[in-house]
Amino acid sequence: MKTVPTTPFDDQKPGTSGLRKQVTKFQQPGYLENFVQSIFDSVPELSGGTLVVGGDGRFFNDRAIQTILSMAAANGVKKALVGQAGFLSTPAASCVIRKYGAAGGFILSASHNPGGPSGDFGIKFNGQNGGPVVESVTDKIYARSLEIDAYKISDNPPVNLDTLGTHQINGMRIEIINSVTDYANLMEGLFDFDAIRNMFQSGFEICFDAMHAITGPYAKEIFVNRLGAPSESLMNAVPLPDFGGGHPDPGPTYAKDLFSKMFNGDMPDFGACSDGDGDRNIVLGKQVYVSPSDSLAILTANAHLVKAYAKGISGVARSMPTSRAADRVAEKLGVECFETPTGWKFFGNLLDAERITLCGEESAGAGSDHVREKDGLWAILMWLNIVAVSGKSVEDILHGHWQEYGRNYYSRHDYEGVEKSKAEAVMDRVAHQLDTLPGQTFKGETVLKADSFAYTDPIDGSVSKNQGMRVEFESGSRFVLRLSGTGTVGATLRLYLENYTPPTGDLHADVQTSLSSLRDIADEIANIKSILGRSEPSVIS
Ligand code: VG1
Ligand code: CO
Repeated sequence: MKTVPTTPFDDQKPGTSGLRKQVTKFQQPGYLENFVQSIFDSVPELSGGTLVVGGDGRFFNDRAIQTILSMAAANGVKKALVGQAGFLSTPAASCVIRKYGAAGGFILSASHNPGGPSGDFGIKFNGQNGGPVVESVTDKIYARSLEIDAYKISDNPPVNLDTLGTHQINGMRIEIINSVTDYANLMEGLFDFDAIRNMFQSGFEICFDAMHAITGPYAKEIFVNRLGAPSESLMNAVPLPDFGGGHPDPGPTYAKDLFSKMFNGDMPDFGACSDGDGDRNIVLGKQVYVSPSDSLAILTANAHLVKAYAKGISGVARSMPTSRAADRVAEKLGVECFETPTGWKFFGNLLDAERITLCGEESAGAGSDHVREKDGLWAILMWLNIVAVSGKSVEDILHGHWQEYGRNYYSRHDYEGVEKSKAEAVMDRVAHQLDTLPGQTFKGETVLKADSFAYTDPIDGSVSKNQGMRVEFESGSRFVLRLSGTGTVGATLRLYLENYTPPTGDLHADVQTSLSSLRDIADEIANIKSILGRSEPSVIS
């Protein structure tokens, strides 16, 4: 064991989900080590406790794991549980932390960002409830990283991560565990696998795209081995360090093959994909794809059909920019509905206190109280279970939902890689108008309220300010602007647009057309195009 002198890096402030940077940054001497030591220094329970380590298999995953293990041993960790080959999806890591009573876990991933030597890498620290640690802890970690002057590391040869077994370094026991089994068992306990298996046996076809990221082995075990789907149901199921050169971002832009399969020719009954670390999902039916905001609402409305939630749910939460489709369902069910800032860490307290059972985000994330992370395969299994027991197709469930509750048309426009000062200028422009906007009319829409979203955690009372600008109109339409906390190049400005059509209105309009007037209003108020010097967003989802 040795103590290595080091100097602080001032850019180690954890964003929406941990520290996410280009691989080249993480390769700088001491960069990863400083951050990891700052965590050991800020979370004393790790010393003497159990630590879970795993990642999405991207380039630098194995190197980072060796460093973390050597540092864990030097920092007094008693036992480390490591996924075989260094693999653990984000929800599986959360499952393992909870199941084995670990003090926390390191999850190595930059989620849907591209991988490889010129791609991105990331690290997040989850606490003993299995979820991302709350802001007070990430603030502490960041403060420590600004003053750190040394890190502790054991001098040991690399540990063989590829074979199941146990090792010992510097008094710390390491167990290389099967990455999939605990998670697959958890899923089998939540869902009616017999019903899904029977549906597959009767010819119901699925297509799942793992995008060469972490969910391949999980999907193989669950869909093929346990549920009997043919192995051809899986696409891109082998995890690769560079994701095959792709962008493991589930959606029409990057999961092109899946989308074209579900929209053309002899399409399967059900399509789905997930992201780099397996916490996001998109579900498709024949010629439809379910927007994540609608998915949360539909899962909430139908949860009682699923074994684990048959007794009903205690409440639901959504991130602030997520459409308010779920709110309508919560109202009908008579359960609480919470609006939290973006990022899964804000759901943890509500789940721990059993105030909510389900939660989700517009960015393709949904989850429940079974773990403390969003969970891609869980959401897909929820849908499959609901389809199996209701006998209805994805299309029918989606359209039926709109007919009952009306439709929240919704879209997110991302302006990526813009200059930070320009992105901030857009936010400032709106901030300066917050007091004067209410009552003003734009293209026939009168502003009802405008604010900068602040959240008071109902459980611990902590306050998170500046979580995005909200401008809401009397018609119920609204737009939201916020800056991304996960980008690695420049700044990303996100514009979220939403309006509502009741069941009696046109439920099948084109989404962008339906939102185009609101988009113009947002531009008039925020001056996005002229400040950024961009006529179009980089990505529309
Ligand atoms: C984005 C999404 C947010 C999500 C976060 C992490 O954050 O908008 O909803 O929780 O990514 O997802 P931001 O700050 O860039 O908008 V994952 O799948 O990257 O862990
Ligand atoms: Co992710």
